[in-house]
Amino acid sequence: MSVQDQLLVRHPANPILTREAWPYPVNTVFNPGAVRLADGSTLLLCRVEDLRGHSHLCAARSQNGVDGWHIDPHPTLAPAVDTHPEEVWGIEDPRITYVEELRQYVVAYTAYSRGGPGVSLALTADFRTFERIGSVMSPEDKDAALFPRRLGDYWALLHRPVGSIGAHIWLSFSPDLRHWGSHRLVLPARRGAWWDANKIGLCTPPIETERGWLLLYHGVRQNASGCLYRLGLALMDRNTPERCLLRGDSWIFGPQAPYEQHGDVKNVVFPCGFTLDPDGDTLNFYYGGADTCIALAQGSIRCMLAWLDHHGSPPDRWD
Ligand code: BMA
Repeated sequence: MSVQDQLLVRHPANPILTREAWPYPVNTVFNPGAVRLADGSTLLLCRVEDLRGHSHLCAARSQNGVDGWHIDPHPTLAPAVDTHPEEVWGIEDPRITYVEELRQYVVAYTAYSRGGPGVSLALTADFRTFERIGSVMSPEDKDAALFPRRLGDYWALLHRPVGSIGAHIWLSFSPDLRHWGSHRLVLPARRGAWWDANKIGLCTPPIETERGWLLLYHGVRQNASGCLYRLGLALMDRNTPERCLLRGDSWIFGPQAPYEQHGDVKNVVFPCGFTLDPDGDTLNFYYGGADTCIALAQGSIRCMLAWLDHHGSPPDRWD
C-alpha cells in the first residue's frame, strides 16, 4: 500500500448513505457538509438532487457518524426562490463552520442562479431554522468556506472564482459577513501536466492545527474520457492564511472504489465536511462518490502534517 492510500482510509461500511435511505423520492445524495454536535452525534447536511435535477439540502443525524441515520422527512434547507432568485436552479455543496462569536453555524453553499453558480451564506443554531445572508460572491464562484473566527478585525472566506486563466482558490475579507473585499489569490491551480492543473477548489472548511491551517482541496484533471477529481493537501500560515507554507506534490486520494468510479458523474470524490474525534487527531471526511452517494474516509492530522514535510514544497517550487 502506498503512502497515499494510508493517509485517508475508506470506511468498510461505505457507501454510508445512498438515495435508498431517503424518506422521499430523490435522484442522488452527495457532497455533505458535516458537524459534530454538542452531544457527540454527527450531523450531515447532504446535497440532495431531486427528480428535476435541482438540489436542496437535507440533514441526516447519527450517533456514531457511520450508521443509524435519522433523515429529515422533508428538505431541511430548500431554495427560497421568491426572496432569493439566485437559488432558482437549486442550492449545492454546503460547507459548515461553527463560529463561537456568533454562537451559530455559518453554512456556505453554492446558489445556482440564471447567471451561473455563486456563493451564498446562511446562519443556523439548530439546523431547523436558518437565517439567510444571501449571495456574497457573484458567478462564477463556488467551493467556499468561512474561517471559524475573525482574522484581526475581519471575517475570512475561502472561495473559488473562475477566471479567464484558470480556477484558483482565493481568500476574501469582510467586516460583517455581507460585504467582501481585499480579495487575494492564495492557492493557484498548477499548469501543464500536473494532477491539479488549471482547476482546483476547496473541499472542507480549513482544519486548524498547531502548525497552521490544513487545506484539503480537489484538483480536476481533464482527459480524453472526461474529468477526474482527486484530493490534495496544503498548509497555510496560522495568522496569515493567505501565505501557503507547504503544498503536497502528489494527490492523496482519488477515485478507486466502485462507488467513486461509477455513478451520475464518474470518477469523483468530493468532500465538503469533516469532523474531529475527541482525540484531537482523527479526522472523519464525508464525501460524495461519483455525485451519487455519501462515503467516509478517515485520516490523522499528525500523519498529514508529517506527509507534507516529506512530500510538500513551498510556493517557489510549484512549477
Ligand atoms: C463540481 C461541483 C460538485 C460536483 C463536481 C463533479 O463542479 O459541482 O458539486 O460534485 O463538480 O460533478
